[in-house]
Amino acid sequence: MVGTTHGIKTMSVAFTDMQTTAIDTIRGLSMDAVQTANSGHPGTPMALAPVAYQVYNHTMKYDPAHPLWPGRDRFVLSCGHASMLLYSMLHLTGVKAVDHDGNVKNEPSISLDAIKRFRQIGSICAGHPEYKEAAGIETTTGPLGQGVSNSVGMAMAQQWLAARYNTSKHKLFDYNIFALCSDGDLMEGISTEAASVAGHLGLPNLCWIYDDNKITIEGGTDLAFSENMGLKFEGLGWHVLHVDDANDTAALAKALESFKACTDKPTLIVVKSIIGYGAPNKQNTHNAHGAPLGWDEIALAKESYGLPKDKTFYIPEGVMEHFAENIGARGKKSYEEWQKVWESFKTAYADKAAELEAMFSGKLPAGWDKDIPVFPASEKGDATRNSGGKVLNAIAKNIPFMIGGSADLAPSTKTNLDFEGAGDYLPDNFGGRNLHFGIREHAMAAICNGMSVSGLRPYGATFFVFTDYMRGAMRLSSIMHLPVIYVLTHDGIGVGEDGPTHQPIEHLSACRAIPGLNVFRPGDANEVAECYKTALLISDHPAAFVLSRQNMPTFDRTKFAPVSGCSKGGYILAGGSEKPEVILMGTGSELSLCVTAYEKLVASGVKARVVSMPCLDLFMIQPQAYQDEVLPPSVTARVACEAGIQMSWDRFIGLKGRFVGMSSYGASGPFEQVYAKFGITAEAVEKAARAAMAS
Ligand SMILES: Cc1ncc(C[n+]2csc(CCOP(=O)(O)OP(=O)(O)O)c2C)c(N)n1
Ligand SMILES: [Mg+2]
Repeated sequence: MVGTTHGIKTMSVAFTDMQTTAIDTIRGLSMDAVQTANSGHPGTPMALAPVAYQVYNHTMKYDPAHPLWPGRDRFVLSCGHASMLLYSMLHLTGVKAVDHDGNVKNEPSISLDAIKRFRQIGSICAGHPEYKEAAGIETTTGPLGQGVSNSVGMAMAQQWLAARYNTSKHKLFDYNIFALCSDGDLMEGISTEAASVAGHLGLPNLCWIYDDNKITIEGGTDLAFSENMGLKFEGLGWHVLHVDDANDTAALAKALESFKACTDKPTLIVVKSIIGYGAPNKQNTHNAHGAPLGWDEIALAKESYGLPKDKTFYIPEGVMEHFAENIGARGKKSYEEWQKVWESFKTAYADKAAELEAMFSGKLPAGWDKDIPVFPASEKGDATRNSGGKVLNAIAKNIPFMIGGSADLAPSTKTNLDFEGAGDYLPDNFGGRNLHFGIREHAMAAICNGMSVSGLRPYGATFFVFTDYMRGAMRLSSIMHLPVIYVLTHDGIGVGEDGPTHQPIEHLSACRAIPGLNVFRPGDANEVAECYKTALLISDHPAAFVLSRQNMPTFDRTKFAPVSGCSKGGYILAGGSEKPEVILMGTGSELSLCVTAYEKLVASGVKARVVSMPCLDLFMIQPQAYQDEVLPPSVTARVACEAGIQMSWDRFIGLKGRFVGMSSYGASGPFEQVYAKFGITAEAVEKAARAAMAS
């Protein structure tokens, strides 16, 4: 490869032979896998092979034999389309598989066979890297911008863990996060939000490596992009370095050393590369981005590297050993040293070690729910954002690794942790538990994902209407099965005076449409408590708490059914003793409207039932018999009431049912008047019930 011009500027090469061979092996595997799948992205793995090589083999503290070791450095491939780069690295470095309980298995995480079946059903080597599918994949990437943003959460988590648990003798948490990103990653707004957070905090353990190849899908970046990235990141408070040639591993090594030496800022290394490097007819063009090169072009590329052109999935002798001698040996030593520190920590600080053990295994510490309050019945009641704040505090107090914050709305979302020792997470206090995300909703959610993959139990809060701004990351919480909690207040037209821009209408249905996201909209203060209990016990799904700005009554549970029914998503609140003529279903602040309507109906001799439905998602996965008990199929007179659109209710109300809710945007005014204007009242529910019974 030395001196090959391929019609473009020659890049200098200063490799030892084995380095060259190892790097070219990564390239060969990537090209062959994409070609065999007849689908994928060959150009970027070919260009960035030396970068991944240098980071893994000569920089990272990572033991391939213990891929879940809490003290490991993390690598995030933010440009997930270059997935073959990661799969090749995990295979060549010999990363071991782990089972569902986190036990290391004596087999490779990514086998050569899996690489041969890249992008096929059932292969671990999916189109884009998927978290937990294979050890070594630290987070799911593909939607550009998310990976780098996750990496900020990972770096924040490391700093938090270090501040809370490291002692002068026990450096348990002392790791770095490396993220490789592309033009698309850095064009996305979310990454600037996240970079701004990282720069403000001055996270010294975070290193982004930017692949400045000047190519995106449509062509050259000059079509749409003319930022001076280095200058931009300097402005964001980062330490910025430049490497002019991705093949220059010595320059990369120097930059990575400079990252390590910098103790007060995150680092961006801008690396110039040539997409599809070595493929004579396709390199440096957008044609190398997202389509197989063709076997003829691959043969030419292999020739230019000095690899045998007639061999596929070829791993030359000595390559695996070369990785074992470097990352393998270095990682083993670091792991063993860490184990000694951990053993000593366990002896010296048994309680803290037990907390960490719970955290490492995704469990909650004993007694986590012991302070959750029971709220007395009250006609006036309270806003669920207020009861939510109390419950959140009661829980967080007993889960030491639960941390979170808001996108500049904590006084409104009531999510500040105010118990002793909570503190603020600030540049000079990384041990604080109240995070200040600033007005950066999308990055907030992605940072929460990054903290979650690091073992913490994070939450992020904002107004419900702004879930639109963070939906991309919320969806990834769900895809990754992360138990992130979203606290979303000001949940409908009850927002009142702020008007339609701040009144969520379609958001309940839009959030329920995210598979695996449990959307809770509790109907009184005790439902808030019960829904939190339910959500915290679900360790493999995110939860959204949709809470009100305005008050709602706290039901008298001696008169109404116990609140424990919340754990099933829906339950009979009133009128459960006999078969009803009509069923009224409600959530949140509209539950009390259903109760008022129910009382009127019952007083007039109608056999009515109120079903509280705080979480439709959980109700839908209950056994059919339970669903039928709550909503008897023969009872077709049904009314649902919710201050949102009808969309998520059709299957529950059926063809003869009625819906009392919204079908347009809201309006600005005192909230009672807004409810009256849109006809969301107890009278409307009663009227709809009578109409449903008559039809
Ligand atoms: C949020 C998001 N938008 C769009 C895409 C589709 N997409 C995948 S790669 C890419 C851009 C490719 O350019 P670049 O990021 O510079 O990657 P390179 O080709 O240089 O590796 C796009 C638009 C995506 N994956 N995520
Ligand atoms: Mg690019």
